[in-house]
Amino acid sequence: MSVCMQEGYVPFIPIGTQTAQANSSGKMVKITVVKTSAYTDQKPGTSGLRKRVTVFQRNQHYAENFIQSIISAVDPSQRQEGTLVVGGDGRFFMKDAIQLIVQIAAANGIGRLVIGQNGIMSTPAVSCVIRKIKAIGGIILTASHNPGGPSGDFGIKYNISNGGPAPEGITDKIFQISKSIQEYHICPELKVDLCAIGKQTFEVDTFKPFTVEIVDSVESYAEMLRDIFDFAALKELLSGPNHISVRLDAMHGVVGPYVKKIVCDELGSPANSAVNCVPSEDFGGHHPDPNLTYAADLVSTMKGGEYDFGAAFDGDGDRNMILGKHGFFVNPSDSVAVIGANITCIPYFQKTGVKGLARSMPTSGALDNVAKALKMQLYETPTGWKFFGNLMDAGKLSLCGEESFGTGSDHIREKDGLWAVLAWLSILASRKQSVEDVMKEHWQKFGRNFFTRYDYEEVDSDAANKMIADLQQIMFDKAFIGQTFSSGDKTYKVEKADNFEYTDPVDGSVSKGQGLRIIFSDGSRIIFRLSGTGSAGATIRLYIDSFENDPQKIYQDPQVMLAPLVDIALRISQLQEKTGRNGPTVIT
Ligand code: VG1
Ligand code: CO
Repeated sequence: MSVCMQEGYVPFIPIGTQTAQANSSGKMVKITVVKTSAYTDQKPGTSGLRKRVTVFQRNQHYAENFIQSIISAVDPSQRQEGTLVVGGDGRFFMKDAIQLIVQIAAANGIGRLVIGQNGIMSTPAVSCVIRKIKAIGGIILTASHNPGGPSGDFGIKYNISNGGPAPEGITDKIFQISKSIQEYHICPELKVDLCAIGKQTFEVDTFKPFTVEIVDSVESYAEMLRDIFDFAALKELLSGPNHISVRLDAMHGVVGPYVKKIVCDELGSPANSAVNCVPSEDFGGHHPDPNLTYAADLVSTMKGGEYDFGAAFDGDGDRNMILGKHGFFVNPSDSVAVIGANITCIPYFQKTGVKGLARSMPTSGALDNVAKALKMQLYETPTGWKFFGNLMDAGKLSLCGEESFGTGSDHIREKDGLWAVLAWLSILASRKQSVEDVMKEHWQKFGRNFFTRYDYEEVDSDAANKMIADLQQIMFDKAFIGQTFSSGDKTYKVEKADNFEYTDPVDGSVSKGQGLRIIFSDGSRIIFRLSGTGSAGATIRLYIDSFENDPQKIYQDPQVMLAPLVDIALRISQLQEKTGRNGPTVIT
């Protein structure tokens, strides 16, 4: 990427360039203090602050306020010697936001920023770089799987020094600051060139020289993967005499350059095995969400039977969807379980051992079955990757996943789409089986958790909140426990009903209200929760999980198997009546 793609870039002559030393006699960059009014809605959700681009653009100082709030949450004693990593998924407004981060960071005495070239860096790569260079944290510009472009979404997320999303204690602090902010500090004339790899140094007021370092977006991350996997075996699988063919769809998100460099250039997969690999500001007008609905192109290509393995990623490269030949779908809850059961195929875990497994609460119990069989500790956390970080830092967790196409390990503190793909390829290389055969053997051995998720997107917020409140009232009535519900030839008896609450086993912090659970006596679960990543209206998620180990039934269609539980869930919640929605927008 040697071409500078920055538009409207006005060069400001930095006092030092790549080789020059910081020069204290160089031109000073002025700090301006700008008066501002606080907003009340800058509460970070499941993963950062996500709003429509127009909210960031049209509301005066909206982005500045939030960036200042993040930096104000960094202890002043850490700032001068500290480094922040900055990168994003290439979406519309990212470059504007990065310039603001540079200007506000400089004015608040942050010592150094490390930024991906042209601002590009996937979420897992940011996590990797934070850890590698021992940064105090990072700021990721992404709204992940949400659509982009001028009428799409934008997002800003803060990660801490372990490389993971800031825990609730810190996001609460940022939110508090944002609600009372009166001014922000900024160096308005400081502009950096995001294209040129190397260091740029500036003199800012009485602070030590401020350094901005533009780095290759892929290199550190690629280097990490080379240490985790057996690249020779993967190369043999992808380009040896008996190679398989793969189709990887980057969905115009940030993962394109990573796939090209690692899977095509290094592992030898032909160039046409990777598609939609140029990050675009609006993801080609698509929804960069790797599921059966939004990655429909990949699904139909895979159905053609030309490829043995397929995968898609989300906008910021932390999610993955795995498909086998003819479009055989691997449910993400099963995906992490398969990786767990075959974990020794990955050299990294041979070195580190397996410390424990974890899944988010709505994720199916498939991983629990593996943990039980292999006598490993299993943790159940609330939705969102931030809860895994503490367990990993405490040496209690090696592999984890979420039903929402998130899979990862303690190599970093974010979920990692390309890592999950290489994990699956490592399993295929070692077992010499197809995706479908690996999955089917897994079900034979461990039984199968049938799982589905229904998403009702952009529902009227009041209607959604009322539905949840009413449901909670029904569930918390004493008479609810022990009640039976029937649909078709199935009958289920309620054993437990609660709003999931999590006590972090490491720091004892408690997270309440993490999702309504109805658990039946056979272990089947119905879960309702409201999404924390949407930007308009409310998204209701309904999750159904039910275990089956009758060999006659494990290959059935999940939608058929789970139809009675879906029917019961809709009856108890009155979701359709209360929201006016006859069906979900997405079914997984
Ligand atoms: C969703 C998923 C959750 C995931 C989160 C961030 O959250 O359900 O499992 O961790 O997105 O993923 P919610 O609150 O909308 O259900 V990413 O790739 O968007 O940062
Ligand atoms: Co994402």
